[in-house]
Amino acid sequence: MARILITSALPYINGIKHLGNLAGSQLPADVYARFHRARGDEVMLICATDEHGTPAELAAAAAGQDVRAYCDEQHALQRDVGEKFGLSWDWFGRSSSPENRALTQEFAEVLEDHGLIEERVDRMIYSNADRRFLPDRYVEGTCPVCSHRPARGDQCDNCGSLLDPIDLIEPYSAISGSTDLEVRDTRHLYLLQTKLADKIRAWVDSRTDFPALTRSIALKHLDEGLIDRGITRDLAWGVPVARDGKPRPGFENKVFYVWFDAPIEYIAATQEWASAAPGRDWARWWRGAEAADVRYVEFMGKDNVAFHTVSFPATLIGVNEEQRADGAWTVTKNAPWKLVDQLKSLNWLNWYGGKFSTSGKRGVFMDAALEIQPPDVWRWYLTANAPESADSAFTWEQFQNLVNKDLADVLGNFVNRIVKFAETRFDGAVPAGGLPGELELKLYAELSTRLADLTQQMEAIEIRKSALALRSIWVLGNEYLTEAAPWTALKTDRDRAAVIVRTGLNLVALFARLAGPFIPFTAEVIASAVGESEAGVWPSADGRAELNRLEPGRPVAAPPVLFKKIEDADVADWTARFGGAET
Ligand code: B3M
Ligand code: ZN
Repeated sequence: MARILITSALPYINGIKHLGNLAGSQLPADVYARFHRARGDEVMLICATDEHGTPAELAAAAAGQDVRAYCDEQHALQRDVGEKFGLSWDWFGRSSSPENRALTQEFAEVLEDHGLIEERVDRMIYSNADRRFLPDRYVEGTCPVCSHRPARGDQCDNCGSLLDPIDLIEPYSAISGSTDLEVRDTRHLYLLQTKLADKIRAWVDSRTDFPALTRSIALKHLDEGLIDRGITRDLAWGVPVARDGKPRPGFENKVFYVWFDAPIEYIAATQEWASAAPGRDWARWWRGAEAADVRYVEFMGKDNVAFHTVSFPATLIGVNEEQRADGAWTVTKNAPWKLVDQLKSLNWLNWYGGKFSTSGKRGVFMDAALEIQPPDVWRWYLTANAPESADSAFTWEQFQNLVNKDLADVLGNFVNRIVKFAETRFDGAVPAGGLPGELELKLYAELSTRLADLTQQMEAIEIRKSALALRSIWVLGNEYLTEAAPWTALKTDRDRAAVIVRTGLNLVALFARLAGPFIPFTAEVIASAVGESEAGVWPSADGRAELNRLEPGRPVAAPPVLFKKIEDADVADWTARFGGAET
């Protein structure tokens, strides 16, 4: 039994996320977690809301709410909608938790003790109209790299460049729109990433099994050259800059930068999980020798990769290790904190030709999605179209086509057809009698190959290929049933029909187990149709064994229609409601 720690990028607190966000990190993380649980591995699936920084302050202000109250409300909403989608977190935490505050402050202390943090006077944009500094997203303007406008002060959404607000061309305040801005001096803490650059590169080089997308982004940032990074901001909302429990002089009105504390929340959320019930040990997932056998896998969209291959590792390496006077590095006590073993990064799911946009309200958001279709329908579409090798585009037509074909025709129809047949012709039980024939032997062999392929794709975290492999197994079952035609066999040879129906019912049970990570709600319904108690167990690659599991005599009962077909009228409705091709 392996131990797998899984995190997905922490969704910003500023409102319910769109489907692109779900497809790009949270859903693949959940599918992977469910797969490992089904294999009997011990899994810790962690997520949280990312509650600090300018996105939170700006959204709370726009909602006319106090920022803490806003975060309380939005956290509950995001947790609720995530649960409705079947996201099976072991813990869904909050980066504003006391645990994260303490750990973030502790990490900063250790980094400073290791000579990796220093105070610097910084030049920051100050707004005369707003009478305050404007860090990060409080400034917008034209991207100096690609000329996109508006680009945000921290990052350009168009080209992905990480930006400094003072680099923006023709900047203006995101609060008031004022262009009456000036650059003023202000003190900030800097993390000396330049001192860590060689260590980080060596670590990235050692992660030879990082996928190509992850590696290329990490290397691009390293090749551009690391700079020392400001890790505090002139903001009121966030982790206070304190040392030894006391506010740091000169930093009373400052907090840590959101990107400094957010990844630390992966660990702090596990501490929150441990605080929530007796007997839970977070440290065995994260720290020292007891976590050495844990495999840590992160999921995120490509825009977050630089922060997770460079910035967060810089924090952890800097805490874990200390440079001696002679230049050599030594590992400190209580270290090492676990660094990521595998970083699964995804491209973007686009909305037709363009981007989903939270601020621009383009596309379908998680809550609205569930108003029109059940969670499994979305889960299937979003995994079968996971934006892995490239960006992929959502269209209603493709959604309709995929759902009707894969779920209604191929899976739903198979289950209903064979279980109903067993109900009406074999007294609603798994039939006894008969011996497998040529068709079954052929099926066993082909199934074994496809099971091995599916398992291998799942292990490799190839979400889309896994969904394709799963569908190919459903198709195989359908082809078998059509060819074996139990309804014809029954007229002349009841034993032969019994073999086919028994095989078909075993396929139903197998489909449920394989579908569990992808469409967990439906998988449960399918499993109970054939009285499965081991629904959550991932099958072996032995086709023969997997199709001879259900004991004859076991009662079966057809479920209600599993998937309703999507009609053209639905597509027309939804296009009118949510938009479609570029509006
Ligand atoms: N909240 C950005 C995002 O949602 C950010 C991720 C934090 S991961 C530690 O894309
Ligand atoms: Zn740009």
